[in-house]
Amino acid sequence: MQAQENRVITKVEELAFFGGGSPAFPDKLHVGRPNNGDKKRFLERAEDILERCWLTNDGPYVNELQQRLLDYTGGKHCVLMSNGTIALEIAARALGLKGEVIVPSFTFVATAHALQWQEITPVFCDVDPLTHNIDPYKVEQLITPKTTGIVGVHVWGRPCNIEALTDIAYRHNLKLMFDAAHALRCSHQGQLIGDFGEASVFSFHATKFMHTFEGGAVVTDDAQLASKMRLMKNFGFGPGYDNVIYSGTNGKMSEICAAMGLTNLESINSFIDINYDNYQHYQRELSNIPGVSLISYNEFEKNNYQYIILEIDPEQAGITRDQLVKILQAENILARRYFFPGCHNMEPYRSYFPNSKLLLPETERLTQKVLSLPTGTAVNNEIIRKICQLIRFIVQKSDEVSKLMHKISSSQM
Ligand code: T4K
Repeated sequence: MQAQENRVITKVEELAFFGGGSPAFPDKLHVGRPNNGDKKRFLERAEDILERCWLTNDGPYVNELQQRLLDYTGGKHCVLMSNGTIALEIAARALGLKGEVIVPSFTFVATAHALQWQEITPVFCDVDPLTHNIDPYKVEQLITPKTTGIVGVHVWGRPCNIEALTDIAYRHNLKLMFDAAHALRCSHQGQLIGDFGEASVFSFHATKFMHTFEGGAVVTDDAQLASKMRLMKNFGFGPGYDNVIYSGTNGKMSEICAAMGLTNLESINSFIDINYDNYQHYQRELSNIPGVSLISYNEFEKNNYQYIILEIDPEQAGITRDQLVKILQAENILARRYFFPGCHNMEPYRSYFPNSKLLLPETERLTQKVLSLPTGTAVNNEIIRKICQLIRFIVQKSDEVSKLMHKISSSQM
């Protein structure tokens, strides 16, 4: 993907949004473009699978990936599953969660749906505006006699306040589980993220920096919990034929997905290096733009840098996050408003709890100002430079941009 070579924008009217010319990038730049490892290695593995004629049901590649992943997740046992959402559902069920479970609303909707789907009520908790993670002090205020657990989400791979959550869970006899969908190979106080809580759930969806096409896993130190989940993801089948000993579902990962995972795992260090280089580049190129701040990562811990997250302060930038997203998208930079509008503003939660936003002021603010930019193997320094130049230009000219956008929307009414 190349930026349009000689298109230097000097006037607001030249932006593609205002019909000023062709977009800055000829092809769409997505957030979440998959990083693929060595194609030849993947195809060799695909051939192996066909030769073996063992396509799914705990095949050799699934078992190998399960073992290898532990070096990147932490925890003692890894149970691979068909996707992160099923992994969340199975982990919640295996842990015996019921009644009410406290979760952040500032997360991908799967965190809440995985509970709701099992008729567990997700009780939405506000977040810490600095870390974007669930605020433990507010968790405590939401505990009722019906509460059975807490699901912390390590948003953008940055760890929750694990100590405070562990303490609350212990004092109130609650289960503590983590949605670590963003946090593969991230650490907290030098320990891999899957070493905490009763279980941690990972996602290997195509858009994650290490993918298995679709996939997920639950990691735990508890051998009994792991065996329970192995039964649950395979219809409850025990050893031998026709031996159903548990109520289960189909949450199995197939061999072709595991083959992709093993192949991508061989490139995981290079993916992280690329993400880190991109992150540093964004950091340099976005410095000193009023009202635009790039979230930071703790450099003393392991991170995967798979998300480039900006917060836009409209007072200082002179433009709202949504205006900026519209202009960037017209230039084929498909910036995303994760996690807009917050789970509590999505169905069925919006109808169930129409007043929940009153308890979620930080989440409400955050969902208005956060945006995610493209990174991974699909971008390079030149592309990043171009994206950041555009953002700088838009903020510099925010007065004119806002006026022109306003004029357009008034004329369309
Ligand atoms: N918990 C958390 C905290 C999560 O973030 C997620 C998933 C889960 C749980 C559940 O895990 P999974 O069940 O998904 O394993 C995406 C992903 O679908 C979702 O996996 C992810 N989080 C979430 C943050 O983002 P969308 O709807 O925003 O984007 P999507 O899937 O349409 O893809 C984004 C862009 O990526 C597309 O516009 C184009 C590009 N893309 C996508 C795919 C699938 C490609 O270029 N190639 C592709 O194959 O949800």
